[in-house]
Amino acid sequence: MSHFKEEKTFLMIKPDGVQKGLIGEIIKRIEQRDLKIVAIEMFQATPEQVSGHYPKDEVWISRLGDKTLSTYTKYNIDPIKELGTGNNLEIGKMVRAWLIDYMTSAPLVRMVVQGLHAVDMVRKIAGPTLPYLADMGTIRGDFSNDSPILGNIEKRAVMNLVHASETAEEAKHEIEFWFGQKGNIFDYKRFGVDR
Ligand code: IDP
Ligand code: MG
Repeated sequence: MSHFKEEKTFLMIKPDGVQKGLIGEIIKRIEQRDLKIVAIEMFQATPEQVSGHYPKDEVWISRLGDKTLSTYTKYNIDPIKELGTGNNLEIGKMVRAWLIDYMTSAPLVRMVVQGLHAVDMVRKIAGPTLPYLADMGTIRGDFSNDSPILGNIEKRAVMNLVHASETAEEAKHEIEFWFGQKGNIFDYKRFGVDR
């Protein structure tokens, strides 16, 4: 049943993770959970690449808008006054544009991580999207503090150190997107994990 150990996910250290000097810490947290890095590279993303990375379908964009709206509701802030609209799709489109600015503001580190339940494990290690709600012990909870309340006022994405695929389908798309043509995914044995 070794194929269960071959589950792969995509992890990217975002500009704030690189600029806070957290590359080593993030890699350490992945490796110490018996997960294996099978591809890794630092690079500067173009706006076109970042746009290709994030889904373009209206369901995903509306969900992004819903996340922002839920924070506005929680803190009793009027989205129409702040952003000029209360529509989840419109707000989602704004956040998507801010994400492109954020992700191109400094180099990124892209990785493919392999291991048992790699997708869920890396999401667990990263923590939930919003740093102010992320538990201690997660990357986002331990090293960042940000919220849409501030991000939206400053017209920028929430800064949360890492991107990690949410599902197996997202992982497949993202690995192909960022590493597909290059084919530089490695195969090696981790002591204590693979034997
Ligand atoms: P994820 O990174 O935890 O998978 P997604 O919902 O896929 O979260 O959102 C993608 C990214 O968009 C987040 O990591 C964050 O940087 C940014 N983001 C999410 N919600 C908001 C928001 O309400 N305002 C600004 N940026 C947001
Ligand atoms: Mg996501």
